[in-house]
Amino acid sequence: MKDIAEIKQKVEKLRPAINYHNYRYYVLDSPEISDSEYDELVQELKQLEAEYPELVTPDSPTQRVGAPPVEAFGVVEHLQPLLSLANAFSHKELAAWHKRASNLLAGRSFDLVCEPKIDGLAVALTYIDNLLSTGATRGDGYRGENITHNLRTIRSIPLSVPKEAPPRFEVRGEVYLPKAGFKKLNEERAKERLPLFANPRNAAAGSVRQLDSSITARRPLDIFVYGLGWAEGKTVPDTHWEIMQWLKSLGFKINPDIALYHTVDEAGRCYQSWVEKRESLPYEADGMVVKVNPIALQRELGNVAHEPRWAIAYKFPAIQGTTRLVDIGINVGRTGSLNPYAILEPVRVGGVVISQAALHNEEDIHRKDIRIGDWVIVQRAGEVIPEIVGPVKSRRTREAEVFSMPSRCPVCGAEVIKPEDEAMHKCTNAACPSQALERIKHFVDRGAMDIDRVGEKLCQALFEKSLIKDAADLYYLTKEQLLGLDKMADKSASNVLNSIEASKDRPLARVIFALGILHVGEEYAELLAENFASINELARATQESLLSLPSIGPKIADSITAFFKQEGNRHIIEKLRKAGVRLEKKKAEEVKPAELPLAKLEFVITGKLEFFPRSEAEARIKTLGGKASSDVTKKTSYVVVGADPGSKLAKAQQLGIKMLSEAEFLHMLNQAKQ
Ligand code: 5U1
Repeated sequence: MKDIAEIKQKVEKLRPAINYHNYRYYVLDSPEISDSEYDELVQELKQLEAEYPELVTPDSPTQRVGAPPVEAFGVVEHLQPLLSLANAFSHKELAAWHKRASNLLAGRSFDLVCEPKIDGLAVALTYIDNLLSTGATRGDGYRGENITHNLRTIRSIPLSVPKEAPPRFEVRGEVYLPKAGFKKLNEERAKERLPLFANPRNAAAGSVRQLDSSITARRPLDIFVYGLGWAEGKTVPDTHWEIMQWLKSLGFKINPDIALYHTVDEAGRCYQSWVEKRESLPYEADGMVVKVNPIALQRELGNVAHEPRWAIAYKFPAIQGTTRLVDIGINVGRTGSLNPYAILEPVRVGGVVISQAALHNEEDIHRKDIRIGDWVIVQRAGEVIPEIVGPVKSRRTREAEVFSMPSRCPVCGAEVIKPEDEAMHKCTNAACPSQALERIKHFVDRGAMDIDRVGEKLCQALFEKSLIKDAADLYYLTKEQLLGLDKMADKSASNVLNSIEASKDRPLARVIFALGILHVGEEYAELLAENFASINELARATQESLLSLPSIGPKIADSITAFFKQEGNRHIIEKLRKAGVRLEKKKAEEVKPAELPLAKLEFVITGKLEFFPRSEAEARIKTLGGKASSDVTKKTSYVVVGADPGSKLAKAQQLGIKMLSEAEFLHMLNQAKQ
């Protein structure tokens, strides 16, 4: 056995090394080692800590992810309030603010620090004895939510600071999602058919306010620290500029665009340059913050109401223009959504000519009362596609036409449905060319048919060369066809074909999931596979038989029947059958219910769940062999308590039934699945 002192030494070498590479990667954006070398270091540390748990420390880089979910956010009282900022909308207003400050300071001159105002979520991070102790939201400025467990997952937030730091201090900053991360997150959500985030701010706020920190950990969040809240036990620099450089030296990420100026006119020129380059910044910013540099003068200026007199947000202009809405076009998205868009008389807005704009969905068009032929206000916000703010009603003519969605898909002519509780209309045809590629990618994906040698790029290449039009065509590819693709050698072509061949024997639940039926995720696919012996049987299922299954509501039943009604979908299934893909259950798949992990357990759910609809929670319980009931009795094993629980909570307390928070329940489901 190894000497513990030796292990400790190794661990103590690994930790600063990982922290250093974290800092290079997440703070400086300048990694020195490859991802796999980094993973190796982390793996080694994890292994040692697993073998010697007594060596785990709270600031170990392994302690960022997977902290146990909390029941609810606690409240944090801010030692010093987090103030908001007064706004300026013109240079004149900025100059007036500067003059007021100068007058209050009896004409003493001062430098100004300028930096972009990030559109994210303000947070306060408290460090005690060199460790991150609390991370909180701004809340009402005086009391925020304790989101330490989530903030710990953000790699650019140091979990510990060097010993030169004060023993107790608080830094403030803005947590945000970079534009690229926001785009990627929404693409992934679209793939999983989850609702999209409207903008990076909402996405960041939603991500840090999760009860389960592993969800936050999967979001590419970042932070820019913008100031020191308070510090005790050590003196700190006496200008804002120096404080920022000092925070940087302690490992905090500060905005690289921060700048120091002598005059308000210089600050104004800096603002102009950011207005021009705003769209090329990797994050959303809605203005420029200007601060008085000397801390002593900041103190003298003090606050008025909830705003400091020593700082101001000079907001970027909303980029708007007016033009005529010529028509409303429909774009069929990759998941079959019918996306309406505005066809505009070209107009120049903020230096860019716009001829199209997003219109979101039919409901939104009607809510804003936008009609074809109207004069409309068009707005550009950062990277986001231009959108229509609303009509100019005073300019409306009698010819203006109310819009309605087509009942047939403009691409393939198939029936269009508007699922209940959803904003978007959808094309029901899986073979619709607009959807085809995305569906093929879903089909080969790990959770579906798991055709590991056929990745997204290969799907795309095959599709573009018209070698496949749908997922079933994969099973008819020949080696010659594959060899005709760029960079495809004999060995790789054989591997691809073997991998496709191996997928012919996947369990029925995976095949159902792989078909990509709207609303049928992995859990529902498992439920359907439990209740139907084959795809054929499922295709013949009536609305009534589907509705008789626990947790299948009209929305899912409609979607399943509409899917199998489509000629295009039936054709794909037939091709799969002919290729030899197994479309029925194997004997071995029929697991005895008593062997399932939640067998004999009875659950009752009360209150609103945050992570999934109640129907899906019940489906998951059932899939894992448990029973979902609506009444709390002595036989109930667990009561899952969501937000605003009903009388079942009191009944459970009375009977002494064990209660689970939603996070604990999720944890139990995840454990059971493994
Ligand atoms: N960049 C930056 N954003 N921001 C927001 N600096 C900054 N400072 C703030 C706020 C609310 O407040 C201090 C001036 C108190």
